[in-house]
Amino acid sequence: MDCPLELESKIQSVAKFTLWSNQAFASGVAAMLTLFDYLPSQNAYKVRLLLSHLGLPYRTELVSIFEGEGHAPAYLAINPTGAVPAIRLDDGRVLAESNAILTFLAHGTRYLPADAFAAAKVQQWMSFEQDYVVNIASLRHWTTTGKLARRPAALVEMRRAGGLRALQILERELSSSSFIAGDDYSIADISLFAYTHRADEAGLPLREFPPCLRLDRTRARPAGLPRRAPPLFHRSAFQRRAALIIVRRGR
Ligand SMILES: N[C@@H](CCC(=O)N[C@@H](CS)C(=O)NCC(=O)O)C(=O)O
Repeated sequence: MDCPLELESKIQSVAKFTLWSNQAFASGVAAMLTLFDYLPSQNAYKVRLLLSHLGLPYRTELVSIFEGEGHAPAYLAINPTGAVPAIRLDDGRVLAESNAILTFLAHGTRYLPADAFAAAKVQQWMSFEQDYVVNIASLRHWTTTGKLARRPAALVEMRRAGGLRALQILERELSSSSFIAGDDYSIADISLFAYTHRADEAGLPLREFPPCLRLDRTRARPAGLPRRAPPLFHRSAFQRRAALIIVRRGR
């Protein structure tokens, strides 16, 4: 539900761009995976990061979630919750929920173990992400959008305690291992990295939990992938990008 919104005034431009790009894509660009995205969304960032690792080509359709675009019937048919991210496959099937998308895309790759128990361990930590790290996401959203002061103090404190608890648990786990769910980097690390590495923006002292910084494997990222979600762009910048099919390379 929560997502930072640094540049609210730009959203309308994004909505127009989205419509424009939908039309462009509808008019004959070759079929490929579509990511329904909103650039400041760290849930969507998880998917961008994995697509980048996999070198999978995809195209982006921006959903202006704070302008109600997520709740338009056309988008609700893609994701019943109205949230980003979601993907549409070449054959028209759609999938939502960031961690479900990671699981699907990582199937058969080095980012999701084939062994049933090891794969379930990855799911264990992705469930933890949804249950515990979500506190960091909410706090960050309220902080970066100026909503914090309007939230009941008890609720803010509950989120803060929950966020700190998430960091403490991760700190304990990562102090004895390089990766959260086994011996290798997996989609669990990607999922957890998305919001924990922005914990400072939630007012949480990330630097006091050094093992959590180990989740950052993006230093070995392919050229061109931003470590952080990009800010929203002016419409002109979007238009220049609109017909671009984004091809990510590397692992
Ligand atoms: N559990 C979902 C959460 C998705 C979510 O909350 N997305 C935010 C952006 S970060 C959103 O689209 N919020 C607008 C809304 O829910 O209407 C996931 O992991 O994908």
